[in-house]
Amino acid sequence: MFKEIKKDFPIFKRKINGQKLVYLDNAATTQKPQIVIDTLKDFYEHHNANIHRGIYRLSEEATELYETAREKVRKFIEAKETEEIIFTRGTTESINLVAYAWGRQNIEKGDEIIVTEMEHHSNLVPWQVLAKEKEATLKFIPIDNEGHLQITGLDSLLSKKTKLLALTHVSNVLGVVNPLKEIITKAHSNGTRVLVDGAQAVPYLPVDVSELDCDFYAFSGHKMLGPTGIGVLYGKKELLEAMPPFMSGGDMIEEVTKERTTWNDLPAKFEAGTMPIAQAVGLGAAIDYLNDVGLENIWQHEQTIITYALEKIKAVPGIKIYGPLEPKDKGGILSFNIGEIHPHDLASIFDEAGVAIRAGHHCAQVLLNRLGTQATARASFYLYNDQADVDKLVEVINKAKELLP
Ligand code: 7TS
Repeated sequence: MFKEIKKDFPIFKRKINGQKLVYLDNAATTQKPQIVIDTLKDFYEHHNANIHRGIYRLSEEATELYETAREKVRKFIEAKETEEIIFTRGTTESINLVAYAWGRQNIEKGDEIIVTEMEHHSNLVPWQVLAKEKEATLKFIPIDNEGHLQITGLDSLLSKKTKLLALTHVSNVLGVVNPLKEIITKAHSNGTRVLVDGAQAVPYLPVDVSELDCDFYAFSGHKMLGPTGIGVLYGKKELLEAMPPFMSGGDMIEEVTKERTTWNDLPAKFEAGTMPIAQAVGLGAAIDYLNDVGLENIWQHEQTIITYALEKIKAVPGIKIYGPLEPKDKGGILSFNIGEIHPHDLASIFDEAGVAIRAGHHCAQVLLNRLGTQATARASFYLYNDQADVDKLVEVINKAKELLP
């Protein structure tokens, strides 16, 4: 099944420097299948109008398509109610929404917020800003040398003052899948709310927010074959209902007078202004595509590729791999350095060979400091990558070693 998948993605017809494109930067963003591109085109060609306002045919169609996309998202992550699905611009906005709307209402002086040492800046900086503003304290769950969270110490980190634990489902640098269920159970028994950054998990792990029982779950459409500019915040209904709006303006109101405004019901209360309508519809098409392939199959594929990649790359002399050396509980993300070669130099050699990888701190400077490095090279795999892509990666690593000894 996976052999044919590249054909669904028009970008793979492109040549880079006369070579076949090998795209290994999926943790940053994924390529788009024809069906997502066609859905966007179809929306603009046939159904484009603003939603929830007009009582004419086009607006009704656009509204219907937008709300159908919301229902697809609900089903995809197994939320109980459609109102619990808020569309945003992406993970960053989803987390900021919670930090501003829930955080400013619930965090007080002296409270504590727990994050982990492996967070993307999106799930760290908003909490740092909130903690500073409210004179609250930020605490970190440490990682061990292989990049696993040291959750045995969680009990001693949790206190009566811990209002929130915010952590990533899968690390964007190490690929580690965190034991969410165990962590959420512990946090809840302490009366602590849990926000999960699912940006790197939803694309290839079957996620069931009801089963996980997390309070908030954030992710981005563009990392799961969907368009840029659309993301999701899942929140438990009772929490979302109790929260004030994040942004205010059109569409999120019930009634406005000169003196006061009452808020619209969920989910509109959190969707101020004209939303990325076509992008939401495109995300719905991406979800249909992922469901057709099957999330379980995608996760298996991811495991096959990372197992193969680890095996091949471990054999390269002088390579330093960050994160677990075994594929268990690891998504398709591989961070590495080769001797003293700067990852940016490495990325340029890769580019010449038509291979797109990432180099830098991956917006996780706290993690990189903990790992004792400023930057790494990172290859991240998705459903259209195959063993030939891994072979090419290793071939170019060996070439780079010759060019930059
Ligand atoms: N959280 C995690 C775990 C991420 O990996 C990213 C983006 C974000 C949040 C932010 O997502 P956004 O869609 O709001 O930008 N990660 C990366 C990356 O690893 N390389 O480029 C972007």
